[in-house]
Amino acid sequence: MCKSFRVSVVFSGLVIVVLALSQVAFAGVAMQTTEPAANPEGNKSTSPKAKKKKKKKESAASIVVFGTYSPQATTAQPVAPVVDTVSGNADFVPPATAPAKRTVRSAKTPSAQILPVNDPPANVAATTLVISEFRVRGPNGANDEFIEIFNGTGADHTVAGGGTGYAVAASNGVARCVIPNGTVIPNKGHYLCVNSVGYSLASYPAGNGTTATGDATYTTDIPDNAGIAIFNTSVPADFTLANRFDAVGSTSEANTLYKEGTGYPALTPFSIDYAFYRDNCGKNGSITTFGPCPAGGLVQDSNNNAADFVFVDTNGTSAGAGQRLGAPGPENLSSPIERNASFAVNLLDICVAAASPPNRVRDFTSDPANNSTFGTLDIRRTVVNNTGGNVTRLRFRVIDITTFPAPSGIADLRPRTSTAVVVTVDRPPCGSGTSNVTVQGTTLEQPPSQPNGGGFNSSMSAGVVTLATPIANGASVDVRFLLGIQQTGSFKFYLNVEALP
Ligand SMILES: [Ca+2]
Ligand SMILES: [Ca+2]
Ligand SMILES: [Ca+2]
Repeated sequence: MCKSFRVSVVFSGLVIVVLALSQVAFAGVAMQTTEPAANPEGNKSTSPKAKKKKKKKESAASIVVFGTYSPQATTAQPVAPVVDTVSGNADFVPPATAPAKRTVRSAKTPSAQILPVNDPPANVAATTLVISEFRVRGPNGANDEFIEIFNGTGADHTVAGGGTGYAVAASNGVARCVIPNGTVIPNKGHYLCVNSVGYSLASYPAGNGTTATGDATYTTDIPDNAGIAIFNTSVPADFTLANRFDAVGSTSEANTLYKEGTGYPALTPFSIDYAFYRDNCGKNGSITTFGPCPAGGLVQDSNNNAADFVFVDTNGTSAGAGQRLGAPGPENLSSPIERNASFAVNLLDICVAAASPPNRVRDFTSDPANNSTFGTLDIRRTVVNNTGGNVTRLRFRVIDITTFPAPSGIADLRPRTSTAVVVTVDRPPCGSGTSNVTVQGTTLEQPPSQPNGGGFNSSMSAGVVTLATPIANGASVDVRFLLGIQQTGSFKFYLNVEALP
């Protein structure tokens, strides 16, 4: 019985290898998978009934690659995730063609059906300078604030505003920061404006040896739920719609100049480690929506704050704007930049199925102290530098994940720090002998302190890549992503690649 199952798995593995090869070469990094329940033998029930149906289940126990993403024709395309779905107790079978609304049907196990309940927001990539993340309160109180600006223009941008630069103002019409004329914000780079009275995330990692300190500072509190806008001028009299790049405010903000659409849901003002960040997956932060990220990793701006911003905090608090475990990730001029299109992310061992060791290892050892009550998932990939030059800093940002508070049937995953492990791989030519490789650990970047593990918008750094030990163009690094499991079920895990230079 066991034997016949293994044969089936091997066959499935061959299928995945073929499919994966057609996609992996163009991949950013993303994984969507379903995972068996805690029982290691999970789907291999020994009940007579199950035994009777065994043959059919085996043939269904395959690894399926969603067909939504096709290989890119050029390197200009954003993230093209590796997407793999493996059966545990259930098979999630994709439609034969790319789904219009990314519907994932559970054709074979209706009881475990997963269907996106919400239509994803309109997917519109930012094309100007936008406010990409912010908060107006934090653990350090009302002044624990930051406003992160993202350059979505598609090119490096030199600030050239009216007066002395671009103002970032709150809805009382008073500028908090001015980005000085002449400042160059790299393509997809950031500029960070912080309230120096209370900002508590200055130690969050940024570039090589640098942290997320403010590029500019201010000292005047922004009230809870007040709107913020960025203008192409520093002259207050010119803070008008015509001069506005972008805005974000809550439903309780009366001044429509300082929000887009009806605004994000107003928050109960808890002094927690929270942030609103711009969706770069395209599912509005949904924990239960499966399928590839429609936004492809790109920062979204549909000019509707409610659709574009995702609320996260490090405790999964319910504060009025959605509840999901995650972390603030303030980025400044020195921070790594999203470069999905310049990396290939391959299976650690392309001779083996994506869901099988050494590409994915399921450890059932309970470790509640490390947010791994039901063990861990360890996902290994080979990241290839195709940037054309040395890469001196490499990290990965979680843009989609199943995590707290996942409903029953959906896995609650907690990204955590891992260390290097030596792993035996086959690698091409497949079946002609094995070798050992070192798979580097990744570090869940803190602060913000993430005692519950990471979540949406958390970043995981490959600390082995440094100025002194860069990855040369064409070279690669083997990395692992360790995910604690607090609840078993179907899961997804999507990452953006961020790098320097
Ligand atoms: Ca405040
Ligand atoms: Ca906008
Ligand atoms: Ca950020």
